[in-house]
Amino acid sequence: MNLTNTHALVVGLGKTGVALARFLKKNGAIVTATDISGEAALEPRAGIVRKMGVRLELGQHRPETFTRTDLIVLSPGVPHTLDVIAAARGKGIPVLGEIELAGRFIREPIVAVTGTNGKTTTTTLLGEMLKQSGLRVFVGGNIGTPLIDYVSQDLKADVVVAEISSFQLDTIDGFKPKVGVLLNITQDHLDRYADFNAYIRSKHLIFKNQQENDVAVLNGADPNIRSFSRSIRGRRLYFDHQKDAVPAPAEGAVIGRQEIVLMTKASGRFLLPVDRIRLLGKHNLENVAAASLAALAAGGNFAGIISAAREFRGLPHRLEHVATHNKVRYFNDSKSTTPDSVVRALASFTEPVVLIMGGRDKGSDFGGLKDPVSRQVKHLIVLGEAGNKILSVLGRLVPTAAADTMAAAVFGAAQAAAPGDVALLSPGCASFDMYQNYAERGRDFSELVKKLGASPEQKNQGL
Ligand code: UMA
Repeated sequence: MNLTNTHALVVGLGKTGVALARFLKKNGAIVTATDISGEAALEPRAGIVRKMGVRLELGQHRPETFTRTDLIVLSPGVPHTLDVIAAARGKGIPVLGEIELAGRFIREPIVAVTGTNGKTTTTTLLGEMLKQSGLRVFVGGNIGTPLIDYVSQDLKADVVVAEISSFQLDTIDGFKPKVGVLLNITQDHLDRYADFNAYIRSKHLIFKNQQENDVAVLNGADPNIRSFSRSIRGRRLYFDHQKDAVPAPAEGAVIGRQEIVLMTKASGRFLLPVDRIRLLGKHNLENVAAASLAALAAGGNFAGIISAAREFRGLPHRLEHVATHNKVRYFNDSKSTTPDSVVRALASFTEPVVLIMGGRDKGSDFGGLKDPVSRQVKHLIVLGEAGNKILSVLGRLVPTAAADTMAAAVFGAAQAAAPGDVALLSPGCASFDMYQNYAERGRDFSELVKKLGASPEQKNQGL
């Protein structure tokens, strides 16, 4: 793909937009970047790309800018269904996503991980497994470093590991991972997709261009994956929990009580002891199984896989143990932005849980939480824009309270919890009603929790 003197329009000036502008300029394109936000909201990024010699059109998307260019490249947060984009497509102007563009320039095998929950944990662990197997690895994508940076920076890895979101998959055309991982599909982003089926179809695009010599790592227990998997051309490796009377498959991973059994034709059979894995919860064993199968398929070895699985302590804001006060353990699971991730978090504990939930609703159905909340939650505290919606679904099941601030929620949790309980922030909603992102929300929670153990004066400042 020759970009010299191509008029390229970058849509969205977040992290991806800046990376795209840098790549396109470096390759000789004449670049314009447009963003619906105004200049003030886009600093320092607007200044950075202007210095690169990029023309800026901020505060609006002018239709004529989209139809008077040779190429349009979208950031993942920009819906590919916008009218201005449809009009450009109608005129035959190519519209690519950042992942598609990067994929056209990456020569190394790509291992791509998608799924509603567990993407970042699995991607990070997989990267570690491959590194500890002695390979040079680049880890990027939705995890935070745009994939196009790998190309711009002329990096040389043996394997490129990419976390890929459904938004990124929506705009692929020829993107083909050598190994694709689909962890699970539950309701998410229903504010952007027409319905759940449209979201499921988007997730399956990860396998769209795979051929027989590629590998698909799949959750064998997920009906939204099983029912679509027959059309996958790559070799299918399933991971699943052990079921009585079901013989182990010739290839794949079986998660038992004591060990995860991994089997591939090329590498044979080996066991990963479960008691050596530090991550909490059944869902994390699935992430470990998926990462191990993908690592084997991408050239990793047992020694590297086992040592990375043993050392990995998990990521911040994902069932992260923050502190213990008065024998109550406090966990920050701020990354939980779907009801299903709250279900998974609750399933990781056997203790009674004081649960803090809420934030910005993504069109989610909280009905699936009725059973686990009735069973395990002793007190529910709701927060943020979705608070009333959550209360209307779950409010009659357990004692509840609404909090206006995170400080009030943490204070309420401390009051409601007894020694031996778990106090858990697992919002099941986006953070944008009160915070810049989930990480800021998680930090706020963690700092407030740490103050619970501080002196009364310090407490008064924070709570
Ligand atoms: N914008 C427009 N027009 C629109 C909509 C948005 O111009 O119609 C502009 C916004 O004003 C904003 C810019 O687009 O200035 C933001 O672009 P972006 O949302 O693509 O943000 P980036 O900073 O480029 O981050 C993106 C991913 N964000 C999203 O998919 C929403 C990051 O994933 C990813 O880490 C990064 O690229 C690098 O690949 C974040 C995420 O929340 C973590 N992902 C979702 C998830 O995990 O659930 C999918």
